[in-house]
Amino acid sequence: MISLQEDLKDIRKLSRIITTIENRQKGYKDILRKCFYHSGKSKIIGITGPPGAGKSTLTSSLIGVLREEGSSVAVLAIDPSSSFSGGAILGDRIRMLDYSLDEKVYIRSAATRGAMGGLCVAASDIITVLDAAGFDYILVETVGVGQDEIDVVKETDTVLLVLVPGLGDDIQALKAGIMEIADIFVVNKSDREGSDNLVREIEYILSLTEHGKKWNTPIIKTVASKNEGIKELSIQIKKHFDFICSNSLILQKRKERFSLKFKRLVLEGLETKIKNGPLKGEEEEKLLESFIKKEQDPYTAAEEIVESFILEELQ
Ligand SMILES: Nc1nc2c(ncn2[C@@H]2O[C@H](COP(=O)(O)OP(=O)(O)OP(=O)(O)O)[C@@H](O)[C@H]2O)c(=O)[nH]1
Ligand SMILES: [Mg+2]
Repeated sequence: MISLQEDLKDIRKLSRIITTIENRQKGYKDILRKCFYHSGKSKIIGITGPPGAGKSTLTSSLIGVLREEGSSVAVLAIDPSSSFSGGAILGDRIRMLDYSLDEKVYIRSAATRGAMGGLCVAASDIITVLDAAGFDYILVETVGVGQDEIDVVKETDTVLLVLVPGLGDDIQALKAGIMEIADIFVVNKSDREGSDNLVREIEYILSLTEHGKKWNTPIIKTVASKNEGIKELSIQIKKHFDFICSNSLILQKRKERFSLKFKRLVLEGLETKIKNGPLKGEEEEKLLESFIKKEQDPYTAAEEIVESFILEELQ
């Protein structure tokens, strides 16, 4: 482990290790097994919100404030599958270049995978590696407000939801699901008209749901492109972390994180087995023939296969 621990401190080696994890290359599980026992110390912050809200700009300013305090920071930017053109990603990289010479800052993008639950399996494992590498903060940027993003930010300690004035009716659509997972609201692009209206609208929505909650979800106005409001944001992030540590919430969050991770790993294992198993080549051909001839039905066959996998594991 000593050598792996040392490798994790070397940014170039860390990059190679993460690629191994991301692509599920030979030996990736052994690395993860070791990393797991050294993880659990980083503060993990999820940054989500609609496309173009300024998440990357905000992340970049936040790195600045956290570095001034002497903290080390890793960023995991999760690229949506739709942006294979690379425009947005390249844009992110350019802004993040400010930190390319800083050994205490590591920035990485992870591509969305098509496979069942694949995005989250890889993202969650990369977080484990970054955590074992000893970063004080891990900032996870996800684009969009869909179920995948919600799942990823569920794996974080503090969730920042970045909104901007001018969303109009969209905020109503956002209410379902995503509003509840925000620990801190960020009203970015506050240099634009309508930011106070947006703050009031969020306040109103919160007033409907916040009764009896111990954490008063703060709303922070920022102008990320001018580093305004970022210090206040970092103060609120720390307050939230202290809050979850002062009660059993952090344990609850970690349990939920492990529950999601564990289920996804089981699913991934089954998926791999199926890919290499009876749904391949000749075996699959036979199975399909038998459905066509009505010799058996696919419902029973699927059930039997799942059961046989489980039995095989138990033996
Ligand atoms: N006026 C103004 N523009 C901003 C502010 N913050 C970011 N921007 C600009 O908004 C644009 C989008 O910023 P990004 O940081 O790339 O936004 P993002 O949310 O990361 O975008 P995606 O990752 O593509 O979803 C850029 O042109 C920024 O310069 C702000 O506070 N005010
Ligand atoms: Mg971005």
